[in-house]
Amino acid sequence: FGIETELRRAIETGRMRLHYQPICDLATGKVTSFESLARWRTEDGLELSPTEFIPVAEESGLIVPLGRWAIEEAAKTLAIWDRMSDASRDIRVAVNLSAIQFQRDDVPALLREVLSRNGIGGNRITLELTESAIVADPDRISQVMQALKDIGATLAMDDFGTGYSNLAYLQRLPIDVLKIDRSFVAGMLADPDKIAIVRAVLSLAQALGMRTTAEGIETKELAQTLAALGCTYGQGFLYSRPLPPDEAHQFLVERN
Ligand code: G
Ligand code: G
Ligand code: MN
Ligand code: NA
Repeated sequence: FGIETELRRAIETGRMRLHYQPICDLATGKVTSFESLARWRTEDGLELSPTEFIPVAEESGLIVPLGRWAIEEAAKTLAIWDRMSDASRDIRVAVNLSAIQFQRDDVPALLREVLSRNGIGGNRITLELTESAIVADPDRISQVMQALKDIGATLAMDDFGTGYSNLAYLQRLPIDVLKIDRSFVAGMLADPDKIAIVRAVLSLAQALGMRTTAEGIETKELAQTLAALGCTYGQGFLYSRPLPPDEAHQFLVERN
């Protein structure tokens, strides 16, 4: 029970932060967006990873206020970056939302309200969802996704290939980007099976008119190979680790 109380307090007192990891166009190397990743700095000075506290947040229901907070924080940060320079004008920020958020919350209404209050266009936001959001309630998620598209948001399927892939939904739902999980990308140059999987996902995405992001790119050689295979975007330590908002803005100014 203790960790729930602490998690709630962390959100309220600013101990929860978003860091931002650049996602680059593999053809040009330019930053096109940032994925926001939650970081919890506890009072004892520890930095907890989302893999440690998201499951607790999901079980306790605190994932709903956490998701609301993340959307608000992403929009505020975009507004700050837009005031700092012109570099962020066409840049999107991606927010990870748990399947539970889509079941329990009116995400389109929330997003519309937060964006308008912060003066940010819907085309500046990407929502990353996982296959579990679709499995939970395909009919509802279909309507929600269409409403999000109407706002102008980009929709990305996170961790693609690691969940219960039902290929029928891929063509029915308005998914813009498939994110190829790091477990297939990292190490693929030394593993023919991984290359085969990545190729298959890329050709599936192409056939369905979707763009692709490869996660976990740590070397130039990997970026070049993925570009040659037709992958659209790349994300990983080659470009940058996730950065606090000011450093992310600086990265953008220097790189683009
Ligand atoms: O930051 P890190 O790479 O450790 O993230 C681990 C996982 O936690 C990633 O899969 C990411 O999608 C997820 N995650 C990060 N931030 C958030 C968040 O704000 N909300 C949700 N639901 N998941 C997040
Ligand atoms: O897929 P998810 O949204 O869960 O992925 C984000 C997580 O992956 C974050 O925890 C981030 O720190 C981590 N990450 C991002 N890029 C790389 C990388 O190039 N290599 C490794 N090992 N981890 C990465
Ligand atoms: Mn993600
Ligand atoms: Na992922």
